Amino acid sequence: MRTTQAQHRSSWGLAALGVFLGSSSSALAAGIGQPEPWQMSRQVPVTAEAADLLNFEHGLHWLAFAISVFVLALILYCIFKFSEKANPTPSRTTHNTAIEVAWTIIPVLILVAVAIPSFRTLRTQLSDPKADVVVKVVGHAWYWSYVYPAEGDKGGFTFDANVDEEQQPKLLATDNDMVVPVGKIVKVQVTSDDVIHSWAIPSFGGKIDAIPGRLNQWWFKADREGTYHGQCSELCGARHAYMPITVRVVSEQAYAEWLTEAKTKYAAIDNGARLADAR
Ligand SMILES: [Cu+2]
Repeated sequence: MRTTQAQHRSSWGLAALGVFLGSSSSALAAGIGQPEPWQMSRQVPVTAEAADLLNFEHGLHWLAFAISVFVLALILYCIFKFSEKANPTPSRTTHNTAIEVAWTIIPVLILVAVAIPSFRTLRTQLSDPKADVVVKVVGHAWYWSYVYPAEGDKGGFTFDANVDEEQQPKLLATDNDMVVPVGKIVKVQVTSDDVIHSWAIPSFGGKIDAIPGRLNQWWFKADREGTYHGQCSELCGARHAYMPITVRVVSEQAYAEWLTEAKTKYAAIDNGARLADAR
């Protein structure tokens, strides 16, 4: 009877584990450009830098796991090997040069091994490649505005992106989206109009502070078309949670079409003469 119950319990345990692993892996697959309920990992990376960060994080987790297992094994070894019963006469040793050198040098080597990929990723993020598209992003309490500078007959317009609470994903959608072409280096110059905000898109593996009076810069190259959501990531006031970021990555042709449409659309909104005519 006991065995049956135990078997029963263990099969339930296995089933639960299966459901957990299944759901976390499906969440991982579904979390493209937005978070998913119960998602355990990062959102699917769509830039090489975001993929680097994910790999780095996985490496760190395994390293931390190995260190934890090693420390646990040491503790257990000490508990059993040096208990009062097993070792009634304790050693009076206070120094051991070899061990002291080892426990200083080995952690230093581990930190150096962690620092190398970390600094490499940071160097890529802070590099300044030639941009195909430049967009100025301005944080306001509590919305973002995007400035597409004029280049020949293209660009030269500004628009605001406010939260659209009717749209899904909830509190992540905006009324106007930032649009960029796929496979191109997009440079964002980020600043703020009032308090410190932070422009962040998890799928692109990046986050940069929007600071009044300062122009910060960051770049990304999205490898895959789609809609990617982010949020202001610096606590900035009452409606901090209501200033999402939506970036649509589209083909080069769709981007060119959008530029033309957007120029007319946003010019029409801002055009004072038109309002005067309408009166
Ligand atoms: Cu903010």
